[in-house]
Amino acid sequence: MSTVEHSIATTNVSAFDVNKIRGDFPALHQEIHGHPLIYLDTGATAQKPQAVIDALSHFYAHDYANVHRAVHTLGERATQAYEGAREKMRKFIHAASTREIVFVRGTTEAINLVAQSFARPALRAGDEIILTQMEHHSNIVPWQLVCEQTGAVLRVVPVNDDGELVIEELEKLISPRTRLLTLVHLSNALGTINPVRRIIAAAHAANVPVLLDGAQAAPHLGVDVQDLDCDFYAFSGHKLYGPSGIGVLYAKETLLDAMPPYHGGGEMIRYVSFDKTEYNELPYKFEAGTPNIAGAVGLGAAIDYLTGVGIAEIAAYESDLLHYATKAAGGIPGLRLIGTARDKASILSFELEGVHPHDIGTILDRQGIAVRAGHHCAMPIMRRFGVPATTRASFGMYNTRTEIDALISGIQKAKELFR
Ligand code: 7TS
Repeated sequence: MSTVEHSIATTNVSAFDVNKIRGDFPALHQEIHGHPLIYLDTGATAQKPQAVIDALSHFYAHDYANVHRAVHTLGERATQAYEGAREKMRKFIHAASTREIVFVRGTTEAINLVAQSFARPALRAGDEIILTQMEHHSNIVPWQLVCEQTGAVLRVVPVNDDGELVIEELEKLISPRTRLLTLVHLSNALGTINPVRRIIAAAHAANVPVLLDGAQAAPHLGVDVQDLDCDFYAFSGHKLYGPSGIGVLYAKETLLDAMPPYHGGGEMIRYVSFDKTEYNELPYKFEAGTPNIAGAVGLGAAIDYLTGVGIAEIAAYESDLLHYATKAAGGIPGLRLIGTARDKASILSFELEGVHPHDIGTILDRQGIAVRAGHHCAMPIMRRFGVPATTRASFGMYNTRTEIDALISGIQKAKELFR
């Protein structure tokens, strides 16, 4: 049991002060179509606590300058704030060194970086990359691109009727041609938490490196990259209660060292001439150009906020919400949950007989309830379940049981309207 899992098991959910937390999120306190906003779309992006908004505004008002280049005081302050955020991130995901924390735009860019800088130079025609049927498009399309460029092929791990990976099939797919296994830690479409430790151990036994798409897991489960022993971990700041346009690629230092740069430009070099260019040290080799400085500072503030509340406490509280919602949704005739894995978090995806997800989404919006309706950028898993789309309620640390009650009566209303 990891530290986070252990503390989840021993956390007292009733001690979680959700009203205090709600008070920290200004966007939650507004009316939509005459109803109090009920924000159940944290899976798409999380609302921001005042501490993050204040950190951004303070940084722009007092400390803003470009990083790593100026000798003047503002330049030093900005660099300290930016590098301070990197250290907060290192601690948050338990990486061994800040050299392993590359700031990128988000999960999508992190995965593309690995596809182009790690996989592409190594792949030969006929080599294999394993991924799963439940991936977000951002963990499918970059690999399709690299397959087109190299002649490598994708191998896809199937998913059972509960939305769980068929692990025996995954293990069978690992072959001497496998160059990488890439999979989602917590599925955005189904809510499934994948047994990543077992999967990583199986891959490593065959010398296959593993990339985890942690876009959904980082905010809801907590991450310890050394405990997981993953080779790459990709996630986005905006789902972690931080700003958009900033995210992280974690990678083991030995891997990053051996990889060529992804983008060329300023910052990622030590020396440039027309004959020869020497690249900068890690992680700057992968951070060409002026980075999202304020984004990183805001993300640092989000991490302070999350750690202040406690990631294990958040996980336990959200788990209670999900159980409550799952039970209540189960009582609605004609509602079919898409994703009923034993190990789930934060996501309730469903279809309702006779009502299109977009209609449910619109009807709920008229009651102030924000959910996502669509394929959730995961079309292959929608096809696996024989649905074009689902309605998805996704929970954050600021949601309440009362909000879930409103969701359930909203769904019932939608059903009656379409009867
Ligand atoms: N991987 C997963 C599992 C995701 O949930 C998302 C975003 C991404 C990758 C891409 O992250 P980005 O920040 O680079 O865009 N998921 C969603 C969602 O579920 N609804 O909107 C975005």
